[in-house]
Amino acid sequence: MLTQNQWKAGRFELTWQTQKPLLMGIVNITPDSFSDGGKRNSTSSAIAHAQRLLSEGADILDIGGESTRPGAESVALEAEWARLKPVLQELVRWNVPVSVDTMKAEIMRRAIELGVDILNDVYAFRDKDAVQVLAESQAGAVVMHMQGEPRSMQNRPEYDDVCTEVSDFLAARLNVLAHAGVPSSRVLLDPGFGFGKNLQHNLALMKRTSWFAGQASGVLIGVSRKRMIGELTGQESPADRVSGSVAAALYAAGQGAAVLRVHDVRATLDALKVWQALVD
Ligand code: HH2
Repeated sequence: MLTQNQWKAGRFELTWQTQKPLLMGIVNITPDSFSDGGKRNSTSSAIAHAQRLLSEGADILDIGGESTRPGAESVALEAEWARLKPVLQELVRWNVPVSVDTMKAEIMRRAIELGVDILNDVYAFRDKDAVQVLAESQAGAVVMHMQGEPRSMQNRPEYDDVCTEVSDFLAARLNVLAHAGVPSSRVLLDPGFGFGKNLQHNLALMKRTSWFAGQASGVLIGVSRKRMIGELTGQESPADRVSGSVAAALYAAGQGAAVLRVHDVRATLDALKVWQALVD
């Protein structure tokens, strides 16, 4: 029997404990990612990076072949797949949960065929074909809120009440997935930090993490190296936002997050270990 602290994801039943979230390590195979763009745009360096994140203690690997940073142009299907395929092929042999970060149903279908465990869709499975691919698989899903689309989402995000609107949207998506046969035990929700949100929106949502966590099987928090961390710390370069990101990760852990999506696995895990020893 699945409890609230389990996430059914492909070959795995992932469990987390209160204040002990799982760490999802980010591997971007994109020339234009905001945080590590251009450094890892080849198969072998992406695989090497994935290996490093695992050795640092990542519980899940999230592989992306299309940048979703504000202003990013979309990538054609075959170009995205050419980046992802050789990396996914290797990683699914490692006995670690592998997630693919894509908005395209066809990429999802191919990734599932290769044996990927998790579909991470920043578009929240609003494409009917994506719902179908998910429903016909045993994959876990991350359903994220985004206002607008990456190219224009940061132009002027507006909400009457950001927490209610994001929560209502996510609840509606959960409902659609349930009707398609995807139980909530396979789904994590994600407020989508920086996806059509300004700093005040992001902070309001972050402060409601525990409330989001109570709404579904669990909540994933992805703020690593993002602009909101830069705005709070004054750090322009994403590489200089590690300490700020770690602080946010500890806060999210304290609020009951199930999964933290991070670039800096070692720094996050070290901080979590110290903090957990003190709050236990
Ligand atoms: N953020 C990014 C990409 N994918 N997926 C989820 N579920 N939640 C997020 O917050 C999220 C995400 C953007 O960050 P990153 O992957 O570092 O950058 P880029 O999209 O430029 O590759």
